[in-house]
Amino acid sequence: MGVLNVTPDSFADGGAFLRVDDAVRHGLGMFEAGADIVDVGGESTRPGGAARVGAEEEARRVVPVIEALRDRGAGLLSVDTTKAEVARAALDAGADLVNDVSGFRFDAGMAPLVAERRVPAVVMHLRGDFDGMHRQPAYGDVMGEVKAELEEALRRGDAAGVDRSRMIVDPGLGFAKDAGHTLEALRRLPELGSLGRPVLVGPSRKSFIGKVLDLPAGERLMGTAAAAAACVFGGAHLVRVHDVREMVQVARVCDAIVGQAC
Ligand code: PMM
Repeated sequence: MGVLNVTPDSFADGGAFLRVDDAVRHGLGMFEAGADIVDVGGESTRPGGAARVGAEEEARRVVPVIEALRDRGAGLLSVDTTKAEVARAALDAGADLVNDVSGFRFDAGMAPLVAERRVPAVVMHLRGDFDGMHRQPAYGDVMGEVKAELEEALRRGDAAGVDRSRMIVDPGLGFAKDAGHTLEALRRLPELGSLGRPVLVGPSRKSFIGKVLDLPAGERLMGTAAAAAACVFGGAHLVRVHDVREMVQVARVCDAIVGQAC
C-alpha cells in the first residue's frame, strides 16, 4: 500500500503533493512501482498536535485526487480518514476501501457506512484521540492490549453489520505507542494472526526508526526496509509505505524466503 498524503503537514511528506496533478502523478507512479493499493489521506495525524481539519476541507483535498486517479485507470484506492462524511465522498468519487485509523471509534457513522457500501475497511489500533495519543502511553502488555482493543473494533464493525471478511486489522505503529511499545508490537506481530483477519502494518519512516538510528524522517529508507521485512516475516499481508519501489523489492524477497507466491 502506497501512501499519498494530500496534506500540508504530514511528518514525512507534508506539502509535497498538495496540487492535484502532482498528487495524481505520484499516485500513478506508485502503481507503476508495484503498489497494489494507494491510500489517499487529507488529514495529518502527525505527533505533536497536527492541525485538525474539518470534513469539508478534508474532502476538498482528497476527492479531486481520487476522481482523477480513477479516471486515469488507477488500481485499488483507499481513503485514509476517520470521518464518515469524508469516506462517503471518497467512495462516491471512486475509492474502493476505507482506512480508519480510529478503528470505527471516532465517528459513529463510519461502520454503518462501510456496512452499507459493502467495502473493505482497515481498522487500526489507536488509544485515546489524536491530541492525547502521543502523551505518555501506558501498557502492561502491549500486544495483548492491542489485540483486545482490535477485537473491540471488529465487534463495532459486527454490530453495524460489517461483514468480518471485509475487515483488515492494523496494530497502529507509533499511534499511542512510544518506540519501545512499537518495537515490541512489531516483534510480537504474529500474535495478531489469532484475530483471523488480514494484517496491515505501517512502519514507513516512523519515529521508532528515527529513535534507533538517530536520523530524520527523510533518511529512514534503510530502517524502513528492515521494518518492512520484519512485517512480512511477522505475517503482515499489507505494508503501508512511502517508498513503494524499494519496499516492493523488500517484500518480494521476503515472500520468496518464506515461500509465498511472488
Ligand atoms: N500511519 C499513518 C497514517 N495512516 N493508516 C494505517 N492503517 N496504518 C498506519 O500505520 C498509518 C495510517 C501515519 O502517517 P503517514 O501517512 O504520514 O505515514
